[in-house]
Amino acid sequence: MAEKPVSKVRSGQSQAEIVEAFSDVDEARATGLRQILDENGRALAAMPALSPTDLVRMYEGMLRGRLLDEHLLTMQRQGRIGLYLDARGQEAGVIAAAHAMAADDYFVPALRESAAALYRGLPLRTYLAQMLGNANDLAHGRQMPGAVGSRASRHVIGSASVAAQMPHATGLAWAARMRGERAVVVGFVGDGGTSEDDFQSGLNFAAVFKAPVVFVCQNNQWAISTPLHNQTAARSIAIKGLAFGVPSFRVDGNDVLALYAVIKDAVDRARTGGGPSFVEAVTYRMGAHGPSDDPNRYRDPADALAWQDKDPLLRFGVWLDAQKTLTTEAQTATRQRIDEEIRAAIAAEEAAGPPTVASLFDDVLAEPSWLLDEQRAEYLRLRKRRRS
Ligand SMILES: Cc1ncc(C[n+]2csc(CCOP(=O)(O)OP(=O)(O)O)c2C)c(N)n1
Repeated sequence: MAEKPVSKVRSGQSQAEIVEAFSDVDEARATGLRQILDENGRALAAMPALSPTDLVRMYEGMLRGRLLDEHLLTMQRQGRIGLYLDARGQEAGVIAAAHAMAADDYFVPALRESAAALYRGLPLRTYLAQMLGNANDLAHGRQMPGAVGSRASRHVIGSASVAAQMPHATGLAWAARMRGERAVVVGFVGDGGTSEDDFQSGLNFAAVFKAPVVFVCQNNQWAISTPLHNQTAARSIAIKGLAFGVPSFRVDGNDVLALYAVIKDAVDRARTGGGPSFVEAVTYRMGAHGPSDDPNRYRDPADALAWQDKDPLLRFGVWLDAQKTLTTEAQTATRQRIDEEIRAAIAAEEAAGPPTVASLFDDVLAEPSWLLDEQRAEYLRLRKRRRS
């Protein structure tokens, strides 16, 4: 019996497409640095289409993230919440992506993108209930601290496994396309994550199957104590995307307008069948990796100081003031209003107290089960006996 041909694709066909993907223009986009606002908040290039209302909303979204970080870091130190990883300095990428997305799109965060959930509709009180793991928390405090999620806002609960977001984002995007939805997925990864196998798998599968996904790498220069130069010998992180045949862009990660312009284009391209894109946001982790980390042991303090001048909030604020879209005085009033909002929400959620012990048995199975009912009753009986 004659053997069936395994493929109907002519050999050499895909190679031609790969060669095309490596044009000089593509390479320049993946190794240059796209900016709209310079470090002093001066405009260098054409503005993306954003109304004054959009701009103010984006500024508020970034500021809310910053203020929440400050409160929650203090609360972590005081033992009022568990693990907390902050995003100070990285707010531009988070809010640019959130603003570029439609309500039905999915956000797949890495470790520091919780502010996007708030921006896309998660109420502050619900967010804080999750952070505290209190009685109002839908997950009854069982979720890893700091990993917020929202089904309604399509914000996927963060995975602690570095770069797992890449195949998760690709899978979600591919599934959405198979279901005939118009949804696009935006997935985040850190510079450390780009050395993981999941990074390759996620990018490759998305590229081959043209999944509607946009990957954003927050290149904050450090993966705990590993500096970027020990992470990769590539000319940039974005250039890695070209090897997979994915349009890739290196952008100033502290310039919310440049990030928005690039991510919005990428989201539109994905939605209209153009497949995935990869965006490297060049930024800086202003704080420690996490509560058990002391960056002064491995990082030159002068470096951190130099990056303070590139603060994404400061830069955006200077430009907004110059445009009279949001004056410095209005920015101060906004800060005060949001801070009060946060303080009131924290007080209300702390007052809710921890989940009941009996809730340990809730939601374990979709349907009520006599076995769980028995276990709950037995557990409560033993607790009572130990206490009496
Ligand atoms: C697969 C895996 N390996 C190692 C870790 C431990 N770990 C947690 S965060 C982290 C560094 C991540 O760096 P990066 O991806 O650059 O993200 P950043 O923390 O800078 O936001 C490491 C190694 C992990 N969580 N998962």
